[in-house]
Amino acid sequence: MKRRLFLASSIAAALGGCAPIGTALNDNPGFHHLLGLEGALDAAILGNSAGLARQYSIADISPHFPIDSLPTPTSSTYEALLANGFRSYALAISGAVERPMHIPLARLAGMAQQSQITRHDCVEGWSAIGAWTGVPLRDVLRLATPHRDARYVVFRCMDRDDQGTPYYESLDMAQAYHPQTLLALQLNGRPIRPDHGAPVRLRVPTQLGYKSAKWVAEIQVVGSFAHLYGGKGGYWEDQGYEWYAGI
Ligand SMILES: Nc1nc2c(c(=O)[nH]1)N[C@H]1C(S)=C(S)[C@@H](COP(=O)(O)O)O[C@H]1N2
Ligand SMILES: [Mo]
Repeated sequence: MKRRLFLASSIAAALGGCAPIGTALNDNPGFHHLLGLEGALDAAILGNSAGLARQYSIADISPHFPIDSLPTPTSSTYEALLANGFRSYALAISGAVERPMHIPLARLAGMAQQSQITRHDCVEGWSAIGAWTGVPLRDVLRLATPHRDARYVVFRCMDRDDQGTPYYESLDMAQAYHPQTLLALQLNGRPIRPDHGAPVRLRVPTQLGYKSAKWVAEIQVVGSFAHLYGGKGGYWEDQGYEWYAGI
């Protein structure tokens, strides 16, 4: 734990000095259309996260993408999902939304897909570039329509540590509606493998790796995360990591 915390702060500091911003995309006139900013989120996004994570080319894709997380879930629920090829999976959307819902995997796969070749930076000291394909989180949020006063989106995952504590994460609304924040279904052109977070994982290329929650079961829109688990908004945050993990 001490080692992780040390690495977290030193690497976050090192990365902070050389944040890759997608200038090429920013210069593209189509970019502003792509952003599709809306409502009160415009100001938030333009105010503090106008930067896009750098996009790489196919030649840059890492031949090996490490596995570095709590173990792949072994619950009977996950085993049952795995056994039928995730056909019975449905992403739950709950909390401060107009329309709570369950979105079956097939429906997610049928929505407009975005692909991005981006770099994942883990605070443990490794990075890997992968091609991720999935549904922009904001498109899924729009289906459920968060209440106007909603502030955070919490991701509840299917894995647990050896104390039985589940992994979870959270983003604020600007991060959740960021155009590159993805509910990923594929890595490098194939369905995400179980050990990389199948069937649906979050991909947040503008933030450190621990934000990219694997094995997402439920998305919960909230006004505050103070009442959840350790109250700091994420599994690692509860153990001392910074909640804001922008790179
Ligand atoms: N559910 C869940 N998501 C998680 C984690 C985890 O332990 N559980 N670890 C995080 C961390 S610290 C990293 S670096 C990445 C690792 O993803 P990978 O194993 O697919 O490389 O997942 C992130 N998402
Ligand atoms: Mo990590």
